[in-house]
Amino acid sequence: MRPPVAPPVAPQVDPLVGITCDYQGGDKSPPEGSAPYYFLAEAYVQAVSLCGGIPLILPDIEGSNPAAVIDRLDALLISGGNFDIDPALYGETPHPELGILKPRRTAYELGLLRAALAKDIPLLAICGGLQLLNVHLGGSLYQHLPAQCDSRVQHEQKGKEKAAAHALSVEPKSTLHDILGTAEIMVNSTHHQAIKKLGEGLNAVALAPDGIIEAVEIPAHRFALGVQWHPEALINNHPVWKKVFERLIQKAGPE
Ligand SMILES: [Mn+2]
Repeated sequence: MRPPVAPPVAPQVDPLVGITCDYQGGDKSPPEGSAPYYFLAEAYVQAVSLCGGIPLILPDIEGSNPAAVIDRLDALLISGGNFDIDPALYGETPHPELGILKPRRTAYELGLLRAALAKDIPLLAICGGLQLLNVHLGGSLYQHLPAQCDSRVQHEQKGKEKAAAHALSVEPKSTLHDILGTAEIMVNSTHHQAIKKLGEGLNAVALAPDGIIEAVEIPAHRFALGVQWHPEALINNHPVWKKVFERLIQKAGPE
């Protein structure tokens, strides 16, 4: 008699999490005269790796096909950066305090967002990523909060990013609340823009004390969360923020 054959066990494969990055051209932007290069804060990569994902940095390449990239990924993380989104994308003319634009990066990230939402792979959009998600869904932005919003909240904190700077109230019925297990928490804050008109299909799930929207979710999707702060920079001092990345990666794995 042959021994019974054990059913095949699917190998455990860590989810592949694509992370968008920044680009510095060999043009007038500083450092002047240097060769062009891509770059990304290490904290994003560490957070994904620490929480069980394989991080993969996604360079914006002129003329590339974002949908082909999304086809290979299990989850997408749109990172932040020191630049703004072209207000023409939400039908406004530039405010005098509008920062620099990165049209090639924005176009690439919009393509990735569109494909990720169409395929319904888990999405985490951080800082500028949240703003782009909002614009992609028909929303608009405050182009320069200090001039456009009467607030005492420091959304451009003076201290280091790894320290929390302002309070946040979290909607009790949201996924974010389910992840964190609390309705009140402190976050860091390094943004001069913010959501003005909320995009279609988005739920605002966290507010700063001045009413600025700091987190959004798309309830119709498997997992689509946008946060205005930088959880990846808080993990070392406040391990609770690991839970955001753990949820992203859990949702990216087999159901
Ligand atoms: Mn803030």
